[in-house]
Amino acid sequence: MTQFKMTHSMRWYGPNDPVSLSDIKQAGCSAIVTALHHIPNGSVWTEIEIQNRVKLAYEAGLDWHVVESVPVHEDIKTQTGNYLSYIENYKESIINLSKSGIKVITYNFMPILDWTRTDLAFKVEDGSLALRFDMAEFIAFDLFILQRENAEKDYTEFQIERAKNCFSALSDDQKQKLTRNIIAGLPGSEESFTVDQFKKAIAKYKGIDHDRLRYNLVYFLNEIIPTAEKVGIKMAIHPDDPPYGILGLPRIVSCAEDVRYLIGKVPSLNNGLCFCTGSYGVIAENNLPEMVREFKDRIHFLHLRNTKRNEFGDFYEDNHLDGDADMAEVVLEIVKIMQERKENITMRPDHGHQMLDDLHKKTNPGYSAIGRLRGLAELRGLELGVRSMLKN
Ligand code: DNO
Repeated sequence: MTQFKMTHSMRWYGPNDPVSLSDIKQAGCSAIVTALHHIPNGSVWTEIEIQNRVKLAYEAGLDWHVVESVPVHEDIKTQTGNYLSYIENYKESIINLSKSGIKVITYNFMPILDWTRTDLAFKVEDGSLALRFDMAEFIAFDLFILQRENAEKDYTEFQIERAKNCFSALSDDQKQKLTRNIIAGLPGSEESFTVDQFKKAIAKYKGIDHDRLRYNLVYFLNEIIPTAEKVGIKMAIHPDDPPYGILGLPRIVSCAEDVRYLIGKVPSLNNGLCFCTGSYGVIAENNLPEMVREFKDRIHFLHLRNTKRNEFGDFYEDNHLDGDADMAEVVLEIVKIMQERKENITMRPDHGHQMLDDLHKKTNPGYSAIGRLRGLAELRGLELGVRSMLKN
């Protein structure tokens, strides 16, 4: 049996999470991944607040070494307003977190929205509910609900036709639901908008193209990575989800080439990745096992999840071992790189289907207990098999 293994964790949204720390412990986790969601985006995470969270975890017999996420304020992404002081606050949060034993900080640099789905209750064959992204519905939202200026220029005629057909088949309720799903904020995204607020947020990105957003991210990294190095914190950027441009906004962390660029600009190993197989996996060209090998020194945190995509750009979240990603190959590479690096890497089963008893409960989309328990159980079994196979 190989020596180094994944640290099994689940995301916990704090004391209001319907899934308790005891549930997470019983699911077979030794750690949680969490954030101080009550602290407004941009403010400093104080030592006392961090300590309180550590205490809750430890009392439940769980470690807390990975933060997901310390959000990056929109002013930093757009380099407007108070971005300089928000960057100073970010550094202070990094320092404070390091004092409580945090090792990894996850963040993302997606404009305005964090992860995006159109359907939060897509019924799959076995009767459980999955999260789904439907391109025609999304484009319909953009063109006919948001009515973004010049949006039609971003799409092909074929896409616009599909969006029209899709929109005309939606009831008013369905239109409202679609709007809510997209802009009201999925768990962990920290931001929630009305249509008007959302239009204003998009307007802030006028003039910020792909190159400019990259520049802003590199600027941010050059500022914070020296602090992270000094206090021994690894930064882990989460990829774009979905990993392609939406709403005319630039996307800069979607494929291997994007990662190479970031590493080239900021080579420190503290500038690393949250390797999310669900997000990268939506793009067929992203060869996940190869990416694990290529970026082996900078994968500081793992989201293991699987998706099933089609030619239109739609995808839904499949069971963790099914879908388009070859999870066995991915886990094999992960186990190998952990032995090479001589360290464990924290993973969490990313999302899970709403199933069994959870179908009758109010749950955080993607973060119900039983679906994640199933995903974790399957992934742990897969890992154990791979580790045993690689014993010498
Ligand atoms: C969704 C999550 C994301 C992730 C952030 C990281 O389920 O994977 O919300 O936490 O993008 O900053």
